[in-house]
Amino acid sequence: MTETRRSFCRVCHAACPILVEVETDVVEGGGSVERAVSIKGDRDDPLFEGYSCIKGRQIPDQHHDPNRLRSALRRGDDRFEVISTADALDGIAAQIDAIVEQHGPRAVASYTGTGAFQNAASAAVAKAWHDGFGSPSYYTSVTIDQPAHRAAALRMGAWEAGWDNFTDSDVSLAIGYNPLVSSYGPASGLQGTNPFVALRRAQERGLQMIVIDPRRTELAQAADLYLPVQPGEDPTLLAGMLRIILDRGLHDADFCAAYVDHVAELERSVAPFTLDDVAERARVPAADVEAAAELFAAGPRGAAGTGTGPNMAPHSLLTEHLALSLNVVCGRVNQPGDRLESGYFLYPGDTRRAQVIPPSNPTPGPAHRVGDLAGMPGEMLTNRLADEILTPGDGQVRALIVSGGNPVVAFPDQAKTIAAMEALELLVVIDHRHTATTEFADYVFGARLELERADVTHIMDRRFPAPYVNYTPAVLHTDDDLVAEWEVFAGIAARTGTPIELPGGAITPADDDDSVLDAVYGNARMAMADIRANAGRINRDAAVEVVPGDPAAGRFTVAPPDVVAELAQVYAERSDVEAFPMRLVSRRLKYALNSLGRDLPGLRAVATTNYAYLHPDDLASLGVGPGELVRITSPHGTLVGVAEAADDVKPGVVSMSHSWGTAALTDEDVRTTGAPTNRLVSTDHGFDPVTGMAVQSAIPVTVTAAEPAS
Ligand SMILES: Nc1nc2c(c(=O)[nH]1)N[C@H]1C(S)=C(S)[C@@H](COP(=O)(O)OP(=O)(O)OC[C@H]3O[C@@H](n4cnc5c(=O)[nH]c(N)nc54)[C@H](O)[C@@H]3O)O[C@H]1N2
Ligand SMILES: Nc1nc2c(c(=O)[nH]1)N[C@H]1C(S)=C(S)[C@@H](COP(=O)(O)OP(=O)(O)OC[C@H]3O[C@@H](n4cnc5c(=O)[nH]c(N)nc54)[C@H](O)[C@@H]3O)O[C@H]1N2
Ligand code: SF4
Ligand SMILES: [Mo]
Repeated sequence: MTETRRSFCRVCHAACPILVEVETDVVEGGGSVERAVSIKGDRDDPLFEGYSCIKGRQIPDQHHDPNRLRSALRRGDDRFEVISTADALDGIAAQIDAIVEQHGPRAVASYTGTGAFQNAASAAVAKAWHDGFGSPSYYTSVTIDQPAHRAAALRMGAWEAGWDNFTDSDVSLAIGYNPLVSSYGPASGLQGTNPFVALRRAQERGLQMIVIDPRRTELAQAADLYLPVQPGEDPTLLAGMLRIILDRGLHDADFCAAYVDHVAELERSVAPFTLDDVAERARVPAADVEAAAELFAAGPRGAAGTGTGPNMAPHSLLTEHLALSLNVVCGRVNQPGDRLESGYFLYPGDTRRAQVIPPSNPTPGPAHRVGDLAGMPGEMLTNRLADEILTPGDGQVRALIVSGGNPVVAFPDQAKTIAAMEALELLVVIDHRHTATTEFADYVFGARLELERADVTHIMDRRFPAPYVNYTPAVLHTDDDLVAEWEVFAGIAARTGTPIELPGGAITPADDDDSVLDAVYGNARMAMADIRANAGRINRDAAVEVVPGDPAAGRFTVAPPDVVAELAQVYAERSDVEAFPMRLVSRRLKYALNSLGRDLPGLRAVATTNYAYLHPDDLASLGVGPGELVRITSPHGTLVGVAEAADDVKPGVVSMSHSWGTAALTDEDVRTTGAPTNRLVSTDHGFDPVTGMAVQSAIPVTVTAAEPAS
């Protein structure tokens, strides 16, 4: 028997609504087994209109992969043995109790990765578990992704009612993101919600799209103005644009007078960034820098936003600060009478005030023991986790739960990360498959995948370009001994007597996905019961209203002393490190989600490696042909990649995706496993002074032929 069930995809956060064809077979001796057989985008969905991507369509293969984990595992003498989830939880809870007893709560850490973020309950439950026994060692992929968004908003202040909505923007400035592939954009940028159609419609109604990216991406190809910035020179370019805007009085002087401090100081700080100098350093035509500044300033509505590119390049927080300063000085904020375009249904409050949330300390957390850094609100810095594990002394991390993540290929400095995984007394991984990280685990829990659990669209709740929300029950039944992430934390907590308190009350292992969602979103402005009833609908009447605010509530600060100092440092820097003249930049691939993808036949068929994309002229001068191997070396490490010619890549740049490869520190199998670019990344040099973000893009490298010319 086959039946079509409605759900939404959670391979990535974009949450495309899907129709799942499920086949039910009666098995001998009674009972039945369910199988997902196909996935289609849901054409009836009012927002996505049937959009889905190649990764989402592999969900049946992902769920029914013969290599998928079907139970919990414990490391035996030299290999894993199958054990029950309950026994695994007993063993882990006993070990955690002993570690906390002897070394205190900070010794127990968890890391929530991309896989767990696709489940609306995971991060909140993990965080509440840490709070329950007073452990600050809560880490997530956010701090090796784009921590600058939050840190900059804290440091400079934020507008409670948000930046201008994308849906009625006249101009959009996209700095280093590419939602046509990543399905991800910053607040007020283009999102992955049916992105090709959404962009076309926006441009048809007059949107001017400006893109700053060293690769002529899919988004850049559609842009009205494209600036192929030299990687790492975004601060220079943005300072130059701010200079033009302030110099020529193109900013919103009334808004600045009412809400912004230190505009004159900002103007002085960007004054040295003259047009010709900026054009030379950023390697873009001066006329285009000028045109970008003028087009953005003309607005009248629309915001600048950054993605992972500049957030991983040097001076990441400064870059974010300058991008947001463009919005601030041009007054690109929602005003009374406007409505927020996203629903914010999972957050408290039906209104937002038109006022500034005053600046505050972006890193009020406990001090890290290495690197003169401190935690962000509610979480520690992932770039420091390996050091917290490897550095002896009070507070040393001895146990780590990896929830839907793959540190060995995703964290900066692969060799150090592996040493840290080996040094742990206890490593627990929750994943549906074996990875480079499970190789080091003491216990592995088999994860329930998306079709097997109830969920709500939590990441997109503040990104959807309409007040839309989706909910799904579990649409595929499984009898295997699998868990959702929250069950691991609730299971340990029940055994150690740790409370897990959430806005809607405490949870226990007796809960189910739905009651946990009710608890996590217990203070949401739309009750979970109404969210279930409104699943897959646009609910314009329920949009958040912007109401008048209090001008005395606070003021943005666009030129705090550390920004002024860092701008002077950038001005003095000449980034041409002659010994490493090329720049390796990060990118997303359609056929992979970070380390996920190459184990699925439909994606393997597209490619089995993360190509090193180079401009054809660079390949020619290296004497390397497409498909041949190149050696890429940074001041920190080296790898071998498979070269591919790409004329969308700026000359002098290598564009390569991250989180490929294995735990092997060499690349004999690069053609079938890829290579991890994070072997090139240092956690000790060049990291952001506030967020600790490592230089994971715009990495200085040399590239040479790795094999004799054919
Ligand atoms: N298909 C697919 N989708 C994904 C993912 C995936 O792996 N595959 N990963 C998911 C995750 S975890 C995230 S965080 C999001 C990220 O979403 P995005 O931020 O949109 O990620 P990218 O598509 O890599 O876009 C980053 C862009 O920055 C550019 N760039 C690199 N360095 C620099 C620089 O120094 N300056 C500037 N201006 N640009 C630079 C790159 O060329 C690239 O086009 O995507 C998510 N979606
Ligand atoms: N140089 C460089 N480094 C980077 C980046 C870059 O662009 N350049 N990108 C950074 C970014 S943005 C990120 S987010 C990190 C990614 O870092 P991670 O999130 O640590 O890496 P992923 O490979 O996404 O790991 C996700 C894991 O979750 C598993 N998974 C999938 N679905 C589920 C599920 O339902 N439940 C559970 N429990 N597990 C599941 C997958 O099998 C996979 O092993 O890497 C960062 N590192
Ligand atoms: S963009 Fe692709 S992977 Fe992401 S939710 Fe949609 S179908 Fe799934
Ligand atoms: Mo990410």
